[in-house]
Amino acid sequence: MKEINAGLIGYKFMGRAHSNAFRQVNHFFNADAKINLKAICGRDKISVQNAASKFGFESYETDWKKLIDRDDIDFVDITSPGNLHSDMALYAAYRKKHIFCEKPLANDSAKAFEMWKAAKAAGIKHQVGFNYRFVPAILLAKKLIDDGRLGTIYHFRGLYLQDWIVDPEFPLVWRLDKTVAGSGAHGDINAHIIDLAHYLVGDMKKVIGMQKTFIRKRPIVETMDGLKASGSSDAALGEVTVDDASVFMTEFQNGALGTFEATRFATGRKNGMSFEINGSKGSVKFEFEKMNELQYYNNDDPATEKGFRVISVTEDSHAYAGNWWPPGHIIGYEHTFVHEMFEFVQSIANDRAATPDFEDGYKCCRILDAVDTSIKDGQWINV
Ligand code: SOE
Repeated sequence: MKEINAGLIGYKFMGRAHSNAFRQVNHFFNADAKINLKAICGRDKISVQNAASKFGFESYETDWKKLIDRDDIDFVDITSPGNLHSDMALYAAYRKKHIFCEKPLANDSAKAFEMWKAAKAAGIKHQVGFNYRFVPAILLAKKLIDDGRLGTIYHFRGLYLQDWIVDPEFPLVWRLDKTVAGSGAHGDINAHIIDLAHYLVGDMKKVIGMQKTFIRKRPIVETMDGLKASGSSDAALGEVTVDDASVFMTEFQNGALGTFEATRFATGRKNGMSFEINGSKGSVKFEFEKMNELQYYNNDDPATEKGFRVISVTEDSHAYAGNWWPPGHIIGYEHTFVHEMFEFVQSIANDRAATPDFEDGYKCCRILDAVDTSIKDGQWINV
């Protein structure tokens, strides 16, 4: 069997999720290549050395260029904060290495465009980490829509609700620093529902948005991992330079209307990504925290039986579900990374285009930028 050597940049939250995915692909899927956990890269030698042994990597690097230069690395997986994505991806493309890059593809659409063009010119496989496209229930929603079961689409209503920084004492982490993260809830979580809207409904024609930073100063961070952090209560305060909440409206090219709400101040909501799509023949509703279910309303049901039914998307006939457990045994967040990594490995092993690719990543960044422009100019922006 072919072997594909992975070089992972980053070892915290997404580093853990991606490392786990590398390890599970060949255990649960008949992939056409074996993923080798060849090297993991991070700036702090002790931390990345510990991560290498904990996650099962053969080696580690503290210099990402050195990792990409290695002849025994076939693809690089970028999970750093967004400000480094373009430097890393452009260099990987130059070195003809396949690239998997976390979302958002870049902190602005110009850089995302450059990454897409460089990856395309290099003839490499390039995929962006919109992992929710690989949820079996979302794939079922796509099939219903594409098969015409919802008819003409009128509405996409997307929410991404979190509350991990509602405490004013939560420290100033990198996700709250524009120079590193590029934006706050907008690029971090609106990006996901924008991509799902593109995937399920289609391209957008125009957008107009609004953003808010509710807490403008926070204690300087001392330690952080994922969405947890600690800073001493008497720490100096630093400026929050990104949005805490970002909402916008759109009209799609096909005439449907869209509303998007991404916030880190929805107290009580932890990873509340959901959407509802209404069409002439029916509707679907998905809630990530009930990710094994899809709510479906069929307007052609007999009048006495009409109502949203809850489909348990865990049958062998559902995408990916049969690779895991018997019906009803459900899967979770981490399985979406295994699915996307399986498809990425298959695209490399079989020389076929990866999806969602850097063009999808660029299209998402264009919407993110257009919403920002609409706020600056105070008017609708044609995309
Ligand atoms: C934080 O908002 C975060 O980890 C995002 O960065 C991920 O993309 C999302 O899947 C979960 O929440």
